[in-house]
This record gives sequence, structure tokens and C-alpha cells, in this order.
Amino acid sequence: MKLGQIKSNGSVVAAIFEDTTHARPIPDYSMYDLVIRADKEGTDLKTLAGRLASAHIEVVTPLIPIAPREVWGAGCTYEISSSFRDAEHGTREGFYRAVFEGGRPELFFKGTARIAVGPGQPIGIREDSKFTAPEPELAVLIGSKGQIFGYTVSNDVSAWDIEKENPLYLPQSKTFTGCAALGPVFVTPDEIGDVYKLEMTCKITRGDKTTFEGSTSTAKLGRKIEDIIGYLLRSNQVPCGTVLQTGTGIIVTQESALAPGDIVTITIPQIGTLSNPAAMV
Ligand code: DO4
Ligand code: MG
Repeated sequence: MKLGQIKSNGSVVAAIFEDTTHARPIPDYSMYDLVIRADKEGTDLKTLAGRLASAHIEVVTPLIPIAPREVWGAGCTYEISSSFRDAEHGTREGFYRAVFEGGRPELFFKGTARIAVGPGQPIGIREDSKFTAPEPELAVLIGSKGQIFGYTVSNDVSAWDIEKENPLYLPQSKTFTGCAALGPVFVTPDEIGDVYKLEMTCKITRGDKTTFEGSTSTAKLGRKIEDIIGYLLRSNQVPCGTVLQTGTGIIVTQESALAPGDIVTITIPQIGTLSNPAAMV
């Protein structure tokens, strides 16, 4: 099942998507309300949504699929992310590789719903960054016990030049207005298939010019998603409705540093396409 949020009768409500532009609203429930109820009752999200959804189908535009309580990022989960950073940042040799290979994953806090945007909404370029990059990532929506409610496409927008200046600046490179894009929908675990066999593509366009094209597969993800969630939850009771971005396997070039008006389009065919314009924040 594909679940997200739409505007229906003037309110933002959860909805079951039949295809990219048609959905059945779930009146009186936001996506957050829905997962909170599924979490409390221990109900399967798909069964609950199916029970509460209207029979009628509306023509819709997908909004951000949840107002996330928290957004977290995992880093250096793909070899290319750690080797790029070791080469680029001139850090002690193997600094990032040690994280890719280590038992403990890199985890960082992106923010709350305040910093998150949905399909079509602007992602941020910091005014003090000259190299802000999209990081296309598979993301998971989790409950209070770390159970996975769904998978979505995400963008861990990052100011790479600030991170490069000094790794201790990582929080500033990762957290700012519009630093996390999510959507268009969550796909429930029963429908996603093998999460370690998802192809992902990213394209950046500037007017009619393509400034970057790249792809990866979650087959290259160096960790099990459940293990990353396990570390996230260690002595850290993240709330139901938290989104975890699982790391990037696509590294853009310096020439494709985001400029205002660029459009970043990320696709995972089993989930959909997330497209966002970039804007100064
Ligand atoms: O270590 C820096 C951040 C890494 C990251 O965000 C990623 O690999 O996706
Ligand atoms: Mg990332």
C-alpha cells in the first residue's frame, strides 16, 4: 500500500494512493495520527488505513507524506560516501572508511517537521555555503519500538563545504531550513519487495540543462536497516513518527553544486519520484 498526505475538503489528511495522482482520503486523520494509532494499538498500518479510508477516489497532489516528529540521518553507509569524503576532505586517512567498516554507524539529527519539505517544495541552500549538495537516500518511517511502517524517497540536503572545513561542523552542514525532503508516499513493508534491491536515480536540472545524473542501488548499502535503527534507539527513545534517512550512495560533482532554481529529481521506481526546486534560505 502507498500512503501519504493530500489536501481534501480544506484539510491535510492521510490518504491511500491508487496511483501518482489519485488517492482515497482518510478523513480526520493526518499520517501522524494514523501511525500513532497503529503504534498504540499494535495494528498493522495497512489494515488500519484500509479500514478508515473513504471509498471515493480524488484527483490529488501529494504533500509531504508525514509531518515527521524527528528526522535522523545515517552516514557513510555506502562505500562511495566514505571514500569520497576521505579523498575530498583531506581528513586523516581512513577517517570516514572506519565508520563505513565499523560496528557503530554514523547517526546525526537533522531536525523536526520544521526543516522537512515535501514534493515540489523548495530545498534549502545555506547563504554561507558554496557547495550544497543533494544526497538521495532511502528513508524509513518508524514507530516507538523501531518498527518500520514504510519506506520513502528522501534528500539529505547537505552543505559539503562546511563539513569539509572541519568535520566538527557536521551539524551545521546537515541542519538548516529545507535540509530534508521526503516523499511522495510511504510504501508499506509488504509491498516494497526486497529493500536491498532498489534502484535509485538522481538528476539535477538547471533550465533545460542537466547538470548531474547518477544512480545507485540499495544493494550497495553496507548495513542492515534494522541494525541502524537499533543503534538509533540505544538509550534514545525517538518518538513514533520519526523518519530515518539511510545514507547516500550517489555523490554529485562540484560543478553541480546547487544553485537557486535548480531542480533535484530522485526516483526509486517502487516508491515514486521526489522532485524539489532549490532556493536560498
Ligand atoms: O559523514 C558525513 C555525512 C555522511 C552522509 O550523510 C551520508 O553518507 O549520507
Ligand atoms: Mg546523507
